[in-house]
Amino acid sequence: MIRVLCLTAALVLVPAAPAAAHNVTAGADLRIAQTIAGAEVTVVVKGTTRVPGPLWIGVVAYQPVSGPPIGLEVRSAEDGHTVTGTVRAAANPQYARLQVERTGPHELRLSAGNETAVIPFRVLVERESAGGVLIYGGLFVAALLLVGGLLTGTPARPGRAMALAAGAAAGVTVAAMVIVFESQVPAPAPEGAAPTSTTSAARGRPYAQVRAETVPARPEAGEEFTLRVDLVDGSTGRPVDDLVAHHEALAHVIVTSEDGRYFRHVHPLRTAPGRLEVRLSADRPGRYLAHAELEREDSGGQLVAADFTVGGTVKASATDSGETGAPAPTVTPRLRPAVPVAGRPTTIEAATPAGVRAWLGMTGHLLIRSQDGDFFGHVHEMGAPGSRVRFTFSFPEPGRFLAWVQYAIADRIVTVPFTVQVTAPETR
Ligand SMILES: [Cu+2]
Repeated sequence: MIRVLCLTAALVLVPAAPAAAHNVTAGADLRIAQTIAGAEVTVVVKGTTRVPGPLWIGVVAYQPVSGPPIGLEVRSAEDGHTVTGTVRAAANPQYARLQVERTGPHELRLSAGNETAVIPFRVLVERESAGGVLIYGGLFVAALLLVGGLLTGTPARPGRAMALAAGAAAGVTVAAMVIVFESQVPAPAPEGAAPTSTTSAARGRPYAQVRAETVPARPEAGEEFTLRVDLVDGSTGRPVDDLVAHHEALAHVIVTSEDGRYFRHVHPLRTAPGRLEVRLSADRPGRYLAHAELEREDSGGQLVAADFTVGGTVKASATDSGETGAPAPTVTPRLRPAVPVAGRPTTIEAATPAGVRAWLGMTGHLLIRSQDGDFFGHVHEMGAPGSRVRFTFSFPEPGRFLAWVQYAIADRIVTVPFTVQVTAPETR
């Protein structure tokens, strides 16, 4: 009986991973994709079980990252204590060990080339729950009374035996009650957690108001520029600084030229509260579209769109839509039905080489844009990597759509562009 109770207690006490995204706990790594120094990387902060204690930070590269190692700086927002280190981005990175002294809010500064991202996060350490104390305490008292009773020969004295048995039963009862009811009691907040604001959680926060611009205002083809996204809370006028990492990024930004021949799927750096920036270089003049997927805490996901114009003339390299400038594979994905019907599911399947690895938490990504850019869709292959990626997508309306399949292999992200003509359903 006691063994069953202990086992149950152990199961009840397994800490659930917290839902909030910028937290570092023993239970969950913090993973944030970043486009930095011209490459796609994912920063991984592994959890710590105690403070003071080590925080392990690695940078997973999905493309070759040249130059010196990436600079790391972790600073406590509460006492300013700062530790620094460096790490090399690699497909299977070595992790740098940075010592943190306390729980609570911290900032990770990531520097590569002349770019710096500032990622706020919280170091959390699980607290023993009050229920756990009661369960183990109850069982301990019961065991103590029983063993003590046996050793002191109490069974020979009925009155004392009764008292001991009652005490032991009470201990077991307390433990059992806690086991039964603990699941209905919220787990204690881990040490270092943000104070809970019940009002915003209950009512939700407004969607972020988004303003996008390029720096310089009118970039030239072939020259580097910054795409800057400023997020403001309309109800307070203050910067929105509570983005939740979804699909392993603070924001997914897809930049396409109007003709669809230029395509980048990037993950901007948080450079200041409410500000996201990514460096890009467009290879042809014309109008460009930027679609951003982001999620505010207590608010849900948002898809926002912006456009900008690039001047100058077509550059020699303007022949592909790949992430790295490598020629795009020529194998066109297979569609079933071959001519999709608006509003009905279409299966889209692309053969993949060996060695596909998950990127942004998924085996494959399918991104779809309508010709005019008014519609943007994004679905995933969620199965394990194999010889193909397969998606189901329902096109919203008839017409021509631009599509890209993306997946990661050992040293690069493969982008397969194709177009789809969608017909109207037969009306009878
Ligand atoms: Cu993304």
